[in-house]
Amino acid sequence: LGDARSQQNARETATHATGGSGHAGGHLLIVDDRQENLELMQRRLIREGYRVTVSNSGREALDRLESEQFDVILLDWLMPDMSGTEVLAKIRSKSSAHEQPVIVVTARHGSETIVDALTQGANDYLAKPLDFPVALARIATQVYLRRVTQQLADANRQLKQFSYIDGLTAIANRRKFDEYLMTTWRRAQQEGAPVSLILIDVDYFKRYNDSLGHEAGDHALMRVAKAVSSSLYRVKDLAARYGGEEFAVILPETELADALSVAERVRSAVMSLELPHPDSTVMPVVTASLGVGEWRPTAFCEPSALINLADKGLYQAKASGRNQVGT
Ligand code: GH3
Ligand code: MG
Ligand code: MG
Ligand code: MG
Repeated sequence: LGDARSQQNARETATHATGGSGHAGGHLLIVDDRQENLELMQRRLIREGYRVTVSNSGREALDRLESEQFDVILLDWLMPDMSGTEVLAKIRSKSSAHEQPVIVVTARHGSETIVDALTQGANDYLAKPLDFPVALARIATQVYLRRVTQQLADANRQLKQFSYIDGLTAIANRRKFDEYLMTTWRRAQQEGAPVSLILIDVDYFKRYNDSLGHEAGDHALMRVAKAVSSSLYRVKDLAARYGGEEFAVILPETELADALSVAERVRSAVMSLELPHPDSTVMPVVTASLGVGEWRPTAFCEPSALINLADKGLYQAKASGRNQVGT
């Protein structure tokens, strides 16, 4: 049964590899010191639907790799100026077997050569003279594996992006905030630059929920998040949902005076949403209180120093009547 299963898998892989149409397509680089080998392989592979580039030396192949990408490299092992071993070592110093498949092509049939090639990072090998159908199948497999690897890497990148986004408001979440603050902090420590932080807390939001319902509350938070992020003009500034009805803005390389004017812009933007808040004692619309802090981090101080400072400012703003910026 196990054997039938693996045959089934092999068939599926083969079907994927050839795209069901007899060839996988893709861009190949053939490296061989003999012109007649290059021409023969190029002609046959083009006929199978591949894009084929050829190089008659390892040096030239490496030059090409600086600017071009290939799905698979077919690398002659025995070449006069630079051997396959050297070329492979150079390729592997930059990209792994997953990123850049290499099939070594060698006239030496001894197991020693094959073992050498594989341990030095070749994905597979082919013996000269080429058994063309076998060569095709092995090339197709490498093209397929590289595509799958790329798709996985893309999916991973996307997942990572999602893991940084707040589900309700679609702005950065707390995880992103923590990471970005740390990155900003470390850079500021090296450069002796100031970092500013704004903490934003929606006023009397419990009452908002109580009088208009949780769903309306969610909607208001989305609008507030948009107002906060729209108040930032620089790419390096980050607006995040800090938690509940609290937001935060990280302003790298920013002094207090400039941070205060950003905070004022945010305060004004939230108020200007004019979201009716029947139960607020500040004014009849949703408002927010903000705390601002600025810090020039030295070697041993941590971002919590800045957070505490902004938090004190926020407390001030709340205590002084809300809908204002405190320091
Ligand atoms: P203050 O002006 O002192 O900040 O008063 P407040 O009511 O805003 O502060 P408090 O911390 O007492 O209440 C925060 C409220 O925010 C309580 C909670 O139900 C609400 N809240 C937090 N997260 C969400 C959310 O995701 N959706 C909704 N609808 N409400 C939320
Ligand atoms: Mg050769
Ligand atoms: Mg709060
Ligand atoms: Mg609040």
